[in-house]
Amino acid sequence: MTGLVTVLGSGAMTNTINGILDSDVMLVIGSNTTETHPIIGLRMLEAAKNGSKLIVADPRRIKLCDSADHWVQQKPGTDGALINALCHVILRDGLEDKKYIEERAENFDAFKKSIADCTPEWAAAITNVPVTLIEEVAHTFAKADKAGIYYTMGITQHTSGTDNVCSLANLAVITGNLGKEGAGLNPLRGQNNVQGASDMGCVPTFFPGYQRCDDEAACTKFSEIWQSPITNKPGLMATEMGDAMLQGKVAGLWIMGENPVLSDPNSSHAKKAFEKLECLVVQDIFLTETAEIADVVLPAASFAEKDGTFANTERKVQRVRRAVPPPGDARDDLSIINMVSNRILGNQNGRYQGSSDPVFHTVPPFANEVFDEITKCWVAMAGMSYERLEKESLAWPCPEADHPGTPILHKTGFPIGKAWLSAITWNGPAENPDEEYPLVLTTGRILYQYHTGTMTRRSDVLESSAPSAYIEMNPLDAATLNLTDNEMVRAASRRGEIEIAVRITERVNKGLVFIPFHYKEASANLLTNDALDPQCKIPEAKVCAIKITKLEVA
Ligand SMILES: Nc1nc2c(c(=O)[nH]1)N[C@H]1C(S)=C(S)[C@@H](COP(=O)(O)OP(=O)(O)OC[C@H]3O[C@@H](n4cnc5c(=O)[nH]c(N)nc54)[C@H](O)[C@@H]3O)O[C@H]1N2
Ligand SMILES: Nc1nc2c(c(=O)[nH]1)N[C@H]1C(S)=C(S)[C@@H](COP(=O)(O)OP(=O)(O)OC[C@H]3O[C@@H](n4cnc5c(=O)[nH]c(N)nc54)[C@H](O)[C@@H]3O)O[C@H]1N2
Ligand SMILES: [Mo]
Repeated sequence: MTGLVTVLGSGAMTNTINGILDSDVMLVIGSNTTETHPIIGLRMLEAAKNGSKLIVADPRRIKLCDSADHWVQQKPGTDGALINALCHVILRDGLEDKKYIEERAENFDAFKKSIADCTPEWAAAITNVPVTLIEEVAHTFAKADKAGIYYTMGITQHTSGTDNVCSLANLAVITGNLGKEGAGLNPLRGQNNVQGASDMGCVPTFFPGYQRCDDEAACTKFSEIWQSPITNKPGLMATEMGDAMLQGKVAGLWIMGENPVLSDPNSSHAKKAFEKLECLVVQDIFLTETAEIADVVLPAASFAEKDGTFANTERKVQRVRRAVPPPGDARDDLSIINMVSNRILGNQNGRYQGSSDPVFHTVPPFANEVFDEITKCWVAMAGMSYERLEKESLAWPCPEADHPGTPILHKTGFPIGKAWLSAITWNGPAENPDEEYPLVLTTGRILYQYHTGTMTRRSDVLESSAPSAYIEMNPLDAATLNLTDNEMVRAASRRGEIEIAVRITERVNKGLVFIPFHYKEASANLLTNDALDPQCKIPEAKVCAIKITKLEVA
């Protein structure tokens, strides 16, 4: 979001999922789409089958590579160099969309100067991608009428994550690929409602609707709506809180729907921070590893047990309706938050009235009242209502009650006027392999498990499909260490160590290993680096240095 707001003025997927079928070229970079967004992956495969060209840029041979016209196998953490070189070739060979740049972009001269030295030869040395392939990909992308970019954590989970996103935005702008069907800049959102969470201001710098909390007018507006004084100081990012807890600057924490004891990079450091808190509250649908060390556990209801809306990756707001009542003492998240805030304010009646639920009498549905409030807070959702959402789903911006919603952003302009082409200097990862820790570890997901496994590992079908942890390793590295397939090894970084089974495969190159981070019995995050991107504070989960040793049989 930080990167996209800088260049375009708004942080979301610009186009639609079905629009993929209209594209001439797809650049999928740092996204294992068929495993992590299977439905979107299917659209890509369908488009490729119908003649769209597919470019995959990923250090691992993911399934999409089988259908790709070009597979760019860059070294992890070198995307910035690769993308700058693509832009360099496009300008060098005069393939940019001059009219679009003229009309829609600013800062072109400074941008052009910044990539003058980013030749394909320069990038080849950094990325390990052949010069001719960089040139071919640049030509394929720039010559297409409609070229779409799809990216996820392979781009963002780096100390250079924000820069990588800005570089991709530069590429989309200079080729005129924003504001039309089958193109765009498309960060595929991870969780079903992560778009909704960021829209609603679950970031410490923004109120709902990306209104900055240090903006005086926004502050006044929200203090009037919420009838309360509001501080204009941004809070801490989640990833900055660990150090603040260890320094005693944060004494209490309320975690809702996250299991950071397993999901935070360098998790033993994170766990120390949680244990130092005076009060840790965890609100979850299961007793997670984080809930186990909490002072208070608040049992929450799952998606099927509550009312509300989700905003999906296409910015489309959709109704979710309660299908079953919550078990035992569990309550929906909104009711829990409302009850606690009423106690804090000493206000028995609360700010939301609620009404009796016609089907399940236990919990009053406030969700519609909160939705009405949202429409007053943010003009982009002002035209939505539960009434309309009963019949249709709507993509923001949808400013009036008769507005059809906006599937494709930036058709006529950008929220900041013109796109800002930013000058980005490539910086490598925070930790590189050396003699002691010679291998690069990258981490991520597999189809059958979801993050820390709280939910998927309770499903027999999913768990039996992928029951145990493993580390992918190239046959050449396995031979050097005299390892056989499935053998247990010790994997260690500067931060911790685990024992894990080796999976020998050519999916990864020599020197690179991959661990899915789903398994607590061999938790990748004991190894990963918690170095942060200085701008958006995302941790570098995609690159760190490790060593592998054979376990001595006793
Ligand atoms: N089955 C399943 N689906 C999920 C999830 C899950 O846990 N399980 N989680 C959801 C969530 S919240 C998210 S955020 C998404 C994430 O979805 P993805 O980002 O697709 O998932 P990852 O496996 O983290 O990483 C994607 C790819 O990045 C590549 N990669 C590693 N290092 C680099 C690099 O330096 N550069 C580039 N270009 N690529 C690199 C990896 O090889 C991998 O193929 O998935 C969502 N979907
Ligand atoms: N090494 C490494 N680490 C990573 C990543 C990586 O690629 N590599 N990816 C990072 C990314 S992109 C993400 S998104 C995080 C994910 O990290 P987490 O969000 O910590 O992982 P989950 O296991 O999805 O935890 C979600 C929790 O929410 C609970 N839950 C589900 N529904 C509800 C509900 O309705 N209400 C409440 N209150 N709780 C609910 C679940 O039981 C679960 O415990 O991991 C990050 N960590
Ligand atoms: Mo995510």
